[in-house]
Amino acid sequence: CRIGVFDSGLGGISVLRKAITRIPSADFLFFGDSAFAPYGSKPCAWVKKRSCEIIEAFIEAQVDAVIIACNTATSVAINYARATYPSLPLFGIEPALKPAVETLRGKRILVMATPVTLKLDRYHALSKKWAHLAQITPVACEGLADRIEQGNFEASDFKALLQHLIGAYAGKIDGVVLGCTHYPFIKKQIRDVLGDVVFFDGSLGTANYVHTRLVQKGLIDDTLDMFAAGTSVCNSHITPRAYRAQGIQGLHDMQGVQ
Ligand code: DGN
Repeated sequence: CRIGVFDSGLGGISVLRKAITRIPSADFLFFGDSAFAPYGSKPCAWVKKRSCEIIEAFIEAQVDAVIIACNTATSVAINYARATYPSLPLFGIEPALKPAVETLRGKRILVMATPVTLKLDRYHALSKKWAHLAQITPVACEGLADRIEQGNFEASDFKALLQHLIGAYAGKIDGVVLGCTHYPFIKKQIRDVLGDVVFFDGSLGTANYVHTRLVQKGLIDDTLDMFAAGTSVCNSHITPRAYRAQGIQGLHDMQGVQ
């Protein structure tokens, strides 16, 4: 089984990593669209068109399924892309409100995401469903995904941006929903501002869901994955073209990604 994974940039690597662990028997093709990051500042019509271009490239590369590893592109484009490619299993990611409220019932939860993700219907539906179970505060993190693309998280401008976005909540929050796939890379810096918070991100839920659906569709063999997950050879299933050794090394260097 071959799975295409894409994001507006490097954030999707946090999802790719969970997917590789959960479905080690699959081959993954990863596309980080850094040349056009961030998607959040582009018109919705552009994001839809770009997402379809990438999906088409994956289809040409003969993928069996695609994961949109970007909350913003999922919110904007997944319904459109599903209607455009009805026979392609297409998965997205959304802010992990459900696990957050189930774990921190009645407590204070900050939802960090891009302004676009928080503005669209998909998030409003999610919030309507779960917000009564906890004290949920959405924070539109303008410019944060873009700044994460540039790296150097200990620089003073990075700390100032984070302080500006979430400094007002220091010491007042129990959990943080990382509603953008770039944010798992900066857990340490978020804790430096907010204090000792619990994190929730949608990548594990997405990886589990993709695994379940692909087993149901007969596209992956569950027993093979159970075997591979318990061995250290699972990376040998990843095609070199999809995932250069340099990229894997880069992953180990990234802070905060489990
Ligand atoms: N990683 C993307 C997300 O999850 O929303 C960042 C979106 C963007 O490009 N601004």
